[in-house]
Amino acid sequence: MPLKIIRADITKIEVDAIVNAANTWLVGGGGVDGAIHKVAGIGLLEECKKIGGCPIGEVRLTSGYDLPAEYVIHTVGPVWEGGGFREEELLEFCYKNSLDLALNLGLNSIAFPLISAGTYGFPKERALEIAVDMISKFLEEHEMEVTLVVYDKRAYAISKELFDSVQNYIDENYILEFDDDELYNESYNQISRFDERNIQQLFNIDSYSESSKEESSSRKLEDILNKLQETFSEHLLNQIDLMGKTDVEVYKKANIDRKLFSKIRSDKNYKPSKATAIALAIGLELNLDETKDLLQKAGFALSKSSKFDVIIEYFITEEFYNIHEINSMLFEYNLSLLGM
Ligand code: AR6
Repeated sequence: MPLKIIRADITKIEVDAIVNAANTWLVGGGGVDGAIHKVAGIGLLEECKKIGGCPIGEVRLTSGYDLPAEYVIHTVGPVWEGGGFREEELLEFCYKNSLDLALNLGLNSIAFPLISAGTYGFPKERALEIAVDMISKFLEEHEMEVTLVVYDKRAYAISKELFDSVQNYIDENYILEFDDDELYNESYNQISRFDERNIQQLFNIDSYSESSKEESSSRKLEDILNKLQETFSEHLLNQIDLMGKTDVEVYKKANIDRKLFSKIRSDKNYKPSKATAIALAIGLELNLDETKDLLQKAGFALSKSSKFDVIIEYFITEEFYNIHEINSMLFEYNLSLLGM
């Protein structure tokens, strides 16, 4: 998954580089900075002292010492002073410069804390938006595994307005009737029965058709049968062509990495997970019916008794296809994220 949001302690993450929310003197401190120095050991502080400091928005590189990460990219976020002192722009620089440095070093993976969202008092909702925005912009152009690490529940906040609309939608649409497994089986059975009925009807129509219509009816039947037999992968690739999109555009917007997409492309019987199938529907910007069709090809359905499904339905109905923001919302509800 090119951008992953997880709740964890960044000092425990095995990636090529972790980013430290440091101060301009690079002498260690509290928060994530303190935690990183504590695990890395004295060698990190000595190397930082030699570097001598780092201006706000810039980055400095050190080794990871006793951390599982090979490198630490130190950046200094702005202190929030009301928003009139270029705080947002400076915070954007922190993400951009860290990612550019990782790219120049040829790194494959990097993990960020929410810079400035603790001691430096940046409004959490905005700090998160800037992080997601800068990382997703970078991922539109480059390949990297980026993890946004959220440490505590209160550190993470999504827009209250968006959260309230999603919550209202859930209140109006979520049905607590079956457990998810039961419902999926039920929906799956319904789908199979629906297909069978359709085929049956088609055969009946055909048997009563006049001879002049026979040829076109049987072609129609053949088309429909072909469509019904189309696999997930075939259906997906057809949709991409039909909509005039490119593979890369779709897998990037789906938060799916290139390798997984090539697997789907080269294996016509590929069986995706439900999260991957939905991610691709979002990447393709399908409407609700088209999403249901695509999911059906992989044996899935959207159910009103799954909060995850209802949230997805909300975003699709609203034609809101930013997968990273959808993931922010799923994360808020402790649900699994889209992509792979
Ligand atoms: N792993 C991941 N995230 C963490 C961890 C951790 N182990 N610990 C804290 N966070 P902060 P800032 C989160 O205060 O606002 C230091 O003293 C935390 O919940 O660490 O940029 C420096 O020396 C919050 O969401 O950094 C500077 O003086 C986020 O990390 C100053 O604080 C950032 O909080 C920098 O302040």
